[in-house]
Amino acid sequence: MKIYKYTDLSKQNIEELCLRQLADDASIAKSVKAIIGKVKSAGDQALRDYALQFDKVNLDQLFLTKDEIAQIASEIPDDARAAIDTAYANIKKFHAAQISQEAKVETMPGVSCWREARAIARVGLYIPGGTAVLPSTFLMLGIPAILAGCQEIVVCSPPQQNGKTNCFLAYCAQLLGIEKIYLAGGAQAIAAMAFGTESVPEVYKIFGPGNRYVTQAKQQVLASGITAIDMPAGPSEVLVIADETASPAFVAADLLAQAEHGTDSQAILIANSAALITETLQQIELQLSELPRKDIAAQAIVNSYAVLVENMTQAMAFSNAYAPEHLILATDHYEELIPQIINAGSVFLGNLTPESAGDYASGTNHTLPTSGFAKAYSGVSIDSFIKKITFQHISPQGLTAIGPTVEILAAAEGLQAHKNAITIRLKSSDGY
Ligand code: HSO
Ligand code: ZN
Repeated sequence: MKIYKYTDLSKQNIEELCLRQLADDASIAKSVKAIIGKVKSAGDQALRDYALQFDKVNLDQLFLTKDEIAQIASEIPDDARAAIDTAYANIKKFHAAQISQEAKVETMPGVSCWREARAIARVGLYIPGGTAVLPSTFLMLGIPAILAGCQEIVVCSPPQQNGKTNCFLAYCAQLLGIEKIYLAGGAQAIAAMAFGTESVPEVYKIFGPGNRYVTQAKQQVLASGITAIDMPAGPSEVLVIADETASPAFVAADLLAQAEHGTDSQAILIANSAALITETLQQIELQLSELPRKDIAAQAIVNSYAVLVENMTQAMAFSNAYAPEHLILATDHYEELIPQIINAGSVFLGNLTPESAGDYASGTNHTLPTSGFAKAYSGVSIDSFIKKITFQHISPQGLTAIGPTVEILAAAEGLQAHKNAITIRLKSSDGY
């Protein structure tokens, strides 16, 4: 991990440090385009062929039924079932509080305007499977989709070697009341949800993380203009701001939790003391050797860096420029920093609040903007699964009040028919 001193960094140096490594995607883009083309033309057969080619599974049936899901879910160990139940309850409680109805506004006497939310009718959830099975992602996407009221929730997850899904995902499906899991992974799953196949229904918006093929496929279906996606996705990242109240062992654990996601993950440390950086690096060495995914985490740590700052103002300036997916304030003095946070996906306050609490169970969503997109995007929430429709109603009194304004503006734009739509009503005695 490289160490920089904030005061030695030029504006350009900071910009460079905040740039995420963007891999060359030309060859991935080409293969994804071919996969999407094949799914569009061959439908279910393409999904079967890709399952054989990529997942090494011969699928007679492209989805698991409610009974099969129940059977697989019954194999879940009791402690895992209880943990999923707790996470489910917390995530549901947090997201349920996001549902709200806006007030009607009378902009002029007799002119009322308001917005009402409607769920996106058909959504697709991609749940990674294979080696990195993420039941937590199933909860993070499924709970807001159900609370929002989405009528059709299509779930795709790559098949395991046995042509099924694992007991954790099956149990999540049961909890969520999702009755089918389509056994499709990668770009082909995204294509199936975007364009539909004989078995997989077409959806209007696709959610979920995945490898570079999945991400590329989401971008391509978005560009094709028919399917929305949750957000642009890149490798996961954390930025930890630590001061003298922080524990180097805790900070190291948080950086490693991020690093074990993938070799391209970024784990950034910002600290106001050189000793704290040194001690944290020592802790990383110690803890790393014990991790089953040490090779992945070690590589991510090599690609990451620390910045030594003189004060928290510098720390916050760097963090806002970086716009981290996850921001951990490893300090007892986090309260005073909150107003200074401008760009971040999700924030973890104090020395006892690890990111992994939010990854799994505290209640907040873990599908968050990466790669600097936190400057303009929010994480997944109920809002991601709804759209808002505006309504208005004009009474006779309202027509008299607003009519002349619209007539004058329509005339100014040279749009006579617009003006007439008011004038004809003002002149009519009907309804008055
Ligand atoms: N940190 C990941 C989410 C996750 N972590 C799932 C563990 N499982 C992206 O926010
Ligand atoms: Zn994580």
